[in-house]
Amino acid sequence: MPESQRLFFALSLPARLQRQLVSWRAQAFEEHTGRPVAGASLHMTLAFLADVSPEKQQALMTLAGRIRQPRFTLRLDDAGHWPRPGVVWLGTRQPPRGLIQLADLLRAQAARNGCHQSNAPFHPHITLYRQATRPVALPPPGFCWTTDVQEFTLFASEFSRGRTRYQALHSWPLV
Ligand code: 2AM
Repeated sequence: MPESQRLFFALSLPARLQRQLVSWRAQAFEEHTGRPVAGASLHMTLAFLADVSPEKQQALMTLAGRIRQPRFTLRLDDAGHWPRPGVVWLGTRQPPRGLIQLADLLRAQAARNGCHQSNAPFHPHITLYRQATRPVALPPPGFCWTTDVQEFTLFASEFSRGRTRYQALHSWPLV
């Protein structure tokens, strides 16, 4: 019988931007800030679904395929540290309306299909470091990366041999 998978909807980043962020991160943050997330794994989660059965996955994919939302430009110009989960993140000072609408829609569809959604407000971010539990020196404001977002993706999170890997299962275009 096929098994449940740990799933989430997210924005992937172009490979070039992933590489740029990895090299910026190395000079913008101190060594030992935390465990850096691999460049190919950098992403912005829109809706976290947790463990999803194959039937529910199919239903959520059908709904995702009906979404007609506009493309938008994302400006990555903010950074922060959440000490409790040990996350250092890159985010945006002004989330574009298209980003919020897309995340709201995916989160609402997930909730209606029994995927518990946190009550905490959506804080769009790209996790740069994990296990960052000690105080972190953040880079001064002034940095800004931009990317044109043209699609969103369903990812599976797989844990094996001590590592988490994200596998892109399917992407849908924004219009
Ligand atoms: P994080 O980077 O802030 O930890 C895969 O684990 C993705 O889903 C990550 O982007 C992670 O966010 C997010 N995620 C994991 N657990 C979550 C939860 N309970 N609520 C919201 N997002 C979660």
